[in-house]
This record gives sequence, structure tokens and C-alpha cells, in this order.
Amino acid sequence: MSDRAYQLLEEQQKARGINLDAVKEQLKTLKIETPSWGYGDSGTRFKVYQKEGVPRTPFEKIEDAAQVHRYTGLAPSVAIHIPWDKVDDYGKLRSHAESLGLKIGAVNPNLFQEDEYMLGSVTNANEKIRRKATDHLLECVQIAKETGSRDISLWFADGTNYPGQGDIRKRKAWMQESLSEMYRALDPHMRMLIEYKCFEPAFYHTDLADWGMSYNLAMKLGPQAEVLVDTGHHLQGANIEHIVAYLIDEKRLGGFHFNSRKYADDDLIVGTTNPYELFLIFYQILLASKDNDEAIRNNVSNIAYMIDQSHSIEQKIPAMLRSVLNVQTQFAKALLINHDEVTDAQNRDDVLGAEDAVRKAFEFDVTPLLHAVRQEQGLPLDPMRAYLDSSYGKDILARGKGGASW
Ligand code: AOS
Ligand code: ZN
Ligand code: ZN
Ligand code: ZN
Repeated sequence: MSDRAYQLLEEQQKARGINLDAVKEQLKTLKIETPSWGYGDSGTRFKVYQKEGVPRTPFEKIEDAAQVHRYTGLAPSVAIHIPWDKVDDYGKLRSHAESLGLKIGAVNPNLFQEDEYMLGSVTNANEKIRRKATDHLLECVQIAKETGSRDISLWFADGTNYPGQGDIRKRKAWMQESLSEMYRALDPHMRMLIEYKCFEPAFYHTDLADWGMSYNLAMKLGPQAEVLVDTGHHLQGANIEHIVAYLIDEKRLGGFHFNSRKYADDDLIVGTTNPYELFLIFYQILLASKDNDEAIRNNVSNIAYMIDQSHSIEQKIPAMLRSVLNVQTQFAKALLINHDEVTDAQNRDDVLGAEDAVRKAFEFDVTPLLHAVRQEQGLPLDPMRAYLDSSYGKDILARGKGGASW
């Protein structure tokens, strides 16, 4: 991209009150965590495809994640899933990450893979199973201390398939009891991020079905518990940006699991089916980042941006590159919103003017801006091309098939 294209964009933005130097500085602060499970084999309930070159160990997953950061400068941490990423020595995993310029990010307990959890983990009517599930949560708090992770992301598959199958209110109490015990084990700087999901794998009722249930639980647990918004976990038509604004206002938005969805929890590459939604999520976040209330600004600056995708048919590393780049693009566009212009239109009761002030930021081509940022950061202008031109993708084929699967 020529300097001319950037100069043109800079002039154009200056004329509408947007300073691209400030925008570039904000773009350089964007960090998106990638998930270890997004590098392994995954699929649907119909089939898991075995790809050649997929990482065989948690160490190799981190090596693949390092490639995404290397070419984009956007993904300096990796979330881990226990026991999928179980190792004897977490200090070793941490040093391995650090030697590649990465950090271990959120620790994700897994309470859905064992037969015993079929009728629930922390909500199981059997006390012994609840104990086992709570012990796993405590183990994950311990692991987070060893990996230097601040956040533990909690998603529960718990729910029922039929009316009468379980006692909904008892299950609610058991969930709270277990999570309270976990909460007490946290160090003061640590956080519990509570995810919700409207359905699947349970189809009649899910114990944490929506943001309100997660929020209520977080409120009961204490200030170190916050809500995790997975963009794929809502009923059709849900206004996710409204939920985001509401949670920020309550200072309880802990983070995101980004992905795209069309019908359900599709876990497709973020920004591929509804980039405008992602842009509008960033609009709410950026608006709140200018709030007079310091607590709100604080909440915003601690939001954990994470990807949660399962790349079933696509190549894993390019899919993750595409994902973080899509997030960066929508963030860049949202940075072009002139918030004063929106407020002025609101104050004039100018509905179309306000809508226009938001939408037009989305319509700019931010390519010259992203190129300028990458140039200043010493990164390749086209990270995907640079990765594909490297030998990494070919070299890992030597790992063969049958790598880690999710
Ligand atoms: C499941 O639907 C959730 O999105 C979780 O975040 C889950 O832990 C993750 O997808 C890995 O299985
Ligand atoms: Zn998720
Ligand atoms: Zn999900
Ligand atoms: Zn998902």
C-alpha cells in the first residue's frame, strides 16, 4: 500500500475530526488471545477430521500459536484447556511459551468430557460427582497460579434434556456452592470469567443459559467474578452489543470468546458472517472507554479478548491468522467513529444522522491504516501472505496425522 493511500485517508479522517496518529496508538494496544484447542483437530458431532501437521502436544500447540503472534503482533497469549493440555510441569509449559514470546492466558477447566458428568458436573445430584468437579476447578486455580494466568474461564455443559430430569433450583444452589468454594481459592488479582450458553449439549434447560444468570452468579460470588460473552452463545437475533454495554455499565464484563455463528454455536471464524456485529461491539466498548466514571474505564481496559473457534475443515494456523486480523480490522473501523458526531445527532433527535455517524466509520477501507501500523511495528504488511510464504506450514507436516483433538 502506497504512502499516498495513507495520506489520503489521513486527510479524509482529519476533515471529520479523527486523528490517525491516535488511532494507530490504540491499534497497537489490541491483544487477542488464541485458544490451544483451535490448533488441534476438531469437527462436528458428525466427524472430526484428522489433519496432517496438527500439534501432538501442548508444547507444539504453543509453537503454532507463536506463529500467529509472530506475523500479526496481535496474539501474545494462549488459553489452555485442562485436561486437554495437561502436562507434568506447568512451569515448563510457561517457560516454553515465554521463550517464544508468549504468555499462557486463561485456564479453561473441562467438566464435560467424562462419563460421570453426563447428568451434570457441579450441578450433579450425586454429591461425589459434584466434589470431583469442584476439585477439578480447584486444580485449575492451582494451575493458573503456576502458569501465571490471571483468568479462569468457566463454561459448563450442565443442563437437562427433559422436563423433570433434574431439580432446576437445587442445581442452581449446587452451582453456586461449588463456585463459591473455587472463588475462595483465588489470589486477589485472579478472576473467574463465567460463560453462558442458551443451549447445547443440553437442550431442555441449561444451568447457565444467558448473561443474566452468569451476571447474577458473579454478583453473588464477588468482584473477582465477571461475565464472559461468547458471541456464538445467544438465541437468534439477540443484540449482543446491548448485552456488552449493559455488562460494562455494571462493571462485570470480563471478556469475550469471539467466533462467528449463523445458526447455533457454529464456532466459525470471527468476522466472516457478521462483521458489523463485531464492529458494533467495539463501538460500545470504545464509547465506554471515554466514560467519566473511572470504574467503567477500568472494566473496559481489563476486557480479555479471546478467540473460541473450532477449525474443522480449514487449515488451523491460517484460520487463526484470519481470525485475529478480522478482529483487528473491525476494531480499526470502530476507532474511526466520531463519538461527538453521534452525540450531536442524538441531541438533535436526528435518528438517521446518528445511525449515519456510526455506520460510515464501518464503510471506510482501513487497509492503508493497518499497513501503516504494521510498518511501524516492523511486521509484514500482509501477515497471511508472509506466513504462507514461510516454510512453517510445510515443516509441521512431518508431525503426520493423529495430533491432538478437542
Ligand atoms: C462451549 O460451547 C464453550 O464455548 C467453551 O468456551 C468451551 O470451553 C470451548 O469451546 C472449548 O470446548
Ligand atoms: Zn466459548
Ligand atoms: Zn461455545
Ligand atoms: Zn462457540
